[in-house]
Amino acid sequence: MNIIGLGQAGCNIADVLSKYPQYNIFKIDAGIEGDFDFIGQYGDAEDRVKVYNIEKQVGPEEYENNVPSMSSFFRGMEGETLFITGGSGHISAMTLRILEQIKDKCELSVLYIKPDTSLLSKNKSLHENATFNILQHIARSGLLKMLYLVSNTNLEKILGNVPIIGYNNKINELLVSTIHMINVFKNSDPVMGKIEDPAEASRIATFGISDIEGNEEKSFFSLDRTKEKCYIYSINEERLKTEGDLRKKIVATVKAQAETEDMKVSFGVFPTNYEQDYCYILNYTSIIQ
Ligand SMILES: Nc1nc2c(ncn2[C@@H]2O[C@H](COP(=O)(O)OP(=O)(O)OP(=O)(O)O)[C@@H](O)[C@H]2O)c(=O)[nH]1
Ligand SMILES: [Mg+2]
Repeated sequence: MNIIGLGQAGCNIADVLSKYPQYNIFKIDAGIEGDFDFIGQYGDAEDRVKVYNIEKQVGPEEYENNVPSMSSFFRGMEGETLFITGGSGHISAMTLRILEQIKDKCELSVLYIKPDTSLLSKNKSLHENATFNILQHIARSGLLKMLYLVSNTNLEKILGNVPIIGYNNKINELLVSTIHMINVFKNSDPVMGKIEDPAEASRIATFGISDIEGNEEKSFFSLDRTKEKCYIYSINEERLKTEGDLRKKIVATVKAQAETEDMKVSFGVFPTNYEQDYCYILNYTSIIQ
């Protein structure tokens, strides 16, 4: 899978993903250092990372109007691609022009990091809002396979108190481990259930986590009117073999959701060697947020 990170947030998250060999990483930012080409596909993390250094501009309009042709940077790229950017950054104004350059080469999804908007200046806030709305419209138009929304405020709330130094690392770790595990399970066979694809119209999504009892779902974005949901259970294989009541617990959670909120629910149960069990959640909607 290809990961494209634009701006600091996008590049930081791409860096965390680079520790897994499943991803080819493309980082784009102003004043960034690194190789323009992959050194090798399967060596160390740095070998799977390539970097495009953009000339620094004074504001979003300038970034938007000075997007270079990046065909040699993206040469040979194909298949599933996740583009990641943080909304309020000036450089995020390059998003659409970059997406246009790659949309015909790959199956394109965007991960949009919604910053804490209460901390933004009026100008940054307007810029953030514009990017957020445009991305939702192009997702709904079918140009994107999926637009994943993630709010830094929600991630922070899930983690509890996050220290100032290492703040981004902490929230990025939670986000990346969730995305990565969901990717792994999407490519594995469940021992029970099936991860269903969402309806054509459901192109706005977010991730969530919960304990396996389904006591408290914690969502990475407070999605308005979730229409579809998929529970991905990551459960220790020994417990899957020995615990008689697991099946009942899972079925009860899934049924309760389906009945109370009138939404389409699917689930998959996956065996792991991890001691800790988790439930990862995908929430989908077709409604503009
Ligand atoms: N989750 C997460 N959010 C980040 C991270 N770094 C920055 N952000 C948020 O992303 C938003 C955009 O900021 P940056 O990513 O620094 O901006 P940029 O894309 O580099 O754009 P410029 O304004 O051109 O520097 C900010 O509101 C930050 O709160 C990160 O590592 N992780
Ligand atoms: Mg920056």
